[in-house]
Amino acid sequence: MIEKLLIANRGEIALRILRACREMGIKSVAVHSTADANAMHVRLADESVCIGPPAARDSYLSTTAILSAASITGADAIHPGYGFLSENADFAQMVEEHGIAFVGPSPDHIRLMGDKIAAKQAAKDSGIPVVPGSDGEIMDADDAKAWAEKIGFPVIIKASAGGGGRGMKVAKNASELTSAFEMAGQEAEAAFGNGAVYMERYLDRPRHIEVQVMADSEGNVVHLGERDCSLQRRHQKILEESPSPALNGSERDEIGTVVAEAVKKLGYRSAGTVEFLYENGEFFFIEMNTRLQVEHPVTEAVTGIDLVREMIRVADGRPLSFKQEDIKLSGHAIECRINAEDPFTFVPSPGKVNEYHAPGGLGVRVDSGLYSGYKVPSHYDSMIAKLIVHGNTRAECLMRLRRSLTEFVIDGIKTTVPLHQELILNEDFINGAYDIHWLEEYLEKKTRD
Ligand code: MV4
Repeated sequence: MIEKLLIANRGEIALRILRACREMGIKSVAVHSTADANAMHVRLADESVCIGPPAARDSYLSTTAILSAASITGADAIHPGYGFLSENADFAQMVEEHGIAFVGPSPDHIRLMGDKIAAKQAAKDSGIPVVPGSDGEIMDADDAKAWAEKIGFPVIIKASAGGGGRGMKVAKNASELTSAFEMAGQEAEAAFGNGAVYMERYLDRPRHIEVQVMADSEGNVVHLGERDCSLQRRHQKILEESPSPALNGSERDEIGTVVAEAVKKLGYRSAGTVEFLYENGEFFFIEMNTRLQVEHPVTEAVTGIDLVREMIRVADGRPLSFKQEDIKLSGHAIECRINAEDPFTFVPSPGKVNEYHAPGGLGVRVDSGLYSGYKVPSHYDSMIAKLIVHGNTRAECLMRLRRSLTEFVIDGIKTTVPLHQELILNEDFINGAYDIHWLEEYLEKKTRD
């Protein structure tokens, strides 16, 4: 039985995990850097341990500091949240070797999905549709040429150790190919210490649609619908919604079933997200994320299921508390990521929050560690709050979102609230007519005007 859980993270997600622990009667241990001594997750946790200086490398990324904190406090489980050590297979393995439950998938599954070439092959072998591309690694420029001719231009070269948009190069034609291949390999070697690259057909204007799954260690797997995360800037998601405005019910059921069956074949455990590009009615697998994601609350809003609670249950060897037929997708949810940044230049804006007031009311959820007087440190990611709004229809959700964004007060620093206020009034957004390039084009047009 998990009795005490250490939260190896900070900010809103540390609070999110802490809340699940409290509801489950599990004692919580917060860890924090010296920069986060006054953070809300530290204040609310049952115990806290300072694990090092502000730099994440020496605190939230320090496996030894975190394992020491777990051992000192007698924690019997660790939840890594997202980012930091959440997809570090060696960390998950060390946690297990210390006899501590890792609240996530097995180290082997994290390792598999971290190798994007192996992940794509595993997805394909399990029945998931993938982007047409090279059969594994591209070994040299001749190999690249042969595959590009077979696939057809434009093509994209991706780093096997990359993911999330890091280490990609597009080649529109044969003359761009060799340099794209060489640059991708060099950049991958420099960034990840692994120069392996692969090739795919480049999809021009897809949407980013991801399927949430949840699995226990007895082989029960369910899918929990999808999230449309196409609104991104420089591979940072800005707003996510569920269901996707692009899918109909039968497309949703079909991809969900395919994904759940594949995840079952893989013997996967815990929460996971299978990412697709969606274009002209077709799904193409790109990656699988083996962590709890930032945008998980939109799925919680439309399913009514507490994903963190289920993750903890499953890590404790218990079965999922629901079956596929129990899951009813209800209404529509949208999450706005609120960052401490200039809303249009995206320059970070850390500092003191003089006054804080979060919106509330029916269908409104705010996940944030902010409070009046809190000082947003400059050392970490700039996301400071998530506003998640649910409605019976997308129109009702948008109406509620407009109202909620008007209520939000975060005084003293710049935030992306004004960007969201503007976005949700845009005709294309209201019509759900956007793809992965829409937001960057929208912002570019604005700066030209
Ligand atoms: C692609 C693509 C087009 N074609 N793959 C970027 C993040 C990484 N997870 C995969 N990415 C892409 N892969 C093929 N074959 C375009 C992107 C891409 C993208 C994907 C999702 C959301 C935003 C994006 C922005 C630029 C490029």
